[in-house]
Amino acid sequence: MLPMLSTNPLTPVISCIHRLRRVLSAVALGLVSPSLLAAWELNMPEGITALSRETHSLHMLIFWICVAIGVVVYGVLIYSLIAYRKSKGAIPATFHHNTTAEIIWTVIPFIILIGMAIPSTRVLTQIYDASESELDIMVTGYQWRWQYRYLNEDGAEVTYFSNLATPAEQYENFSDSIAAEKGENYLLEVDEPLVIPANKKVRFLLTSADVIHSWWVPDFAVKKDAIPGFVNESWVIAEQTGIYRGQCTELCGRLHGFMPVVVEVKEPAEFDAWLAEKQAAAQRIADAASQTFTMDQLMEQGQTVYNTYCMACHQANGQGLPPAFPALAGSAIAMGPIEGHIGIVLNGKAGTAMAAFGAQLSAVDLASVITFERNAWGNNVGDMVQPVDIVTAQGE
Ligand code: HEC
Ligand SMILES: [Cu+2]
Repeated sequence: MLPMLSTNPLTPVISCIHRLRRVLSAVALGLVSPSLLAAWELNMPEGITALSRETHSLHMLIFWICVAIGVVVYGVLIYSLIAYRKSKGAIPATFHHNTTAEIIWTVIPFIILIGMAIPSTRVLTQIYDASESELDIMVTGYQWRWQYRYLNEDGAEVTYFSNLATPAEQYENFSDSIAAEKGENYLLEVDEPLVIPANKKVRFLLTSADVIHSWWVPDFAVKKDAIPGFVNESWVIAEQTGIYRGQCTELCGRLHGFMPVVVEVKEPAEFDAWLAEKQAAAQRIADAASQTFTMDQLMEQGQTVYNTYCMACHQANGQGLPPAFPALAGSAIAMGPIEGHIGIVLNGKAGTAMAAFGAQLSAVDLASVITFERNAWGNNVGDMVQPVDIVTAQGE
């Protein structure tokens, strides 16, 4: 016998009704609560750039043209259905060809299309004109974070990753219970935002290191695909300082919803100070590659790097998620010869989810995370990897 039948067959129906009631009461709440109403905002934002406002007006223009067409077409349709219904004795016409009608229904749509094409082309040509920028930034999509690199600057190169900053407790709600309340910028916050100067033309060069991503900031009206092997262009002149948030808008794998875009627009003078500070920090990191660190220093930094870049697959306790993601605790590679361990972290493993971190992390971070893996979770190999070992391995 089917064991299912021994329970009340109505249980699924009843639980369905309960769910429906919950949804309905949530909707009713939404109708009165202003914060929920704000989340119901349907239209695109006007944004903070001349181009975003133009994009918005174009969108509204096309929208109202479509509304007008819809009203006319459905008006005629509904009127005909009612006025010429069979019960009123309507008799269908029998003609087959009407040149006048055919010319009208060709010419009118043609005029409408031309009327739409002219303003669209005007805005599109502006969107594509990324020339004469004052600052160029390379934006590279990774599963699942963004990397920003400031180009055409003198001095040490400024490049960094922008990682999701929302704590895992806020989104790992596997049961009905919520581990932590969702914050205000839930899944729209990062550890380090992209920083750009206000009122200057900033050009973005977009590409990807793995799959197709898409970089989107609604308030800039910038939405551009980041495609491996291609470099796409986009640009912005932000007119207001502040923080603007967006998302990756191309389905790019499991954590697609976890790679937000955050841009901070600063006054040009503040931006210059920020960039100078970043350059100094980049210089310090470059200098650190020739320094020697203690075990404690490496372990502390290694844990931070591990939690940001490795934990998603290999897990906080180093146990991984076999068979997809191997355990590092007790792993023959993590406890084996140093060269092999450095090798897999620098170069990854082709055809698996293990990426090459050699170009993503600094020598200090790589040395730290490898040292950490060799001495965490009971691995206790006892040896250390110094930045110079990484630089040497990368030179080979
Ligand atoms: C997207 C998932 C993912 C992330 C993130 C990831 N790894 Fe891996 N890692 C893998 C997979 C899959 C393998 C197994 C590759 C294979 O088939 O040999 C692996 C293997 C390894 C191994 C060899 C372990 C063994 O016993 O085979 C080491 C060491 C390692 N990773 C270190 C790291 C470090 C360090 C980081 C962070 C800087 C990291 N991984 C981030 C997926 C990941
Ligand atoms: Cu993405």
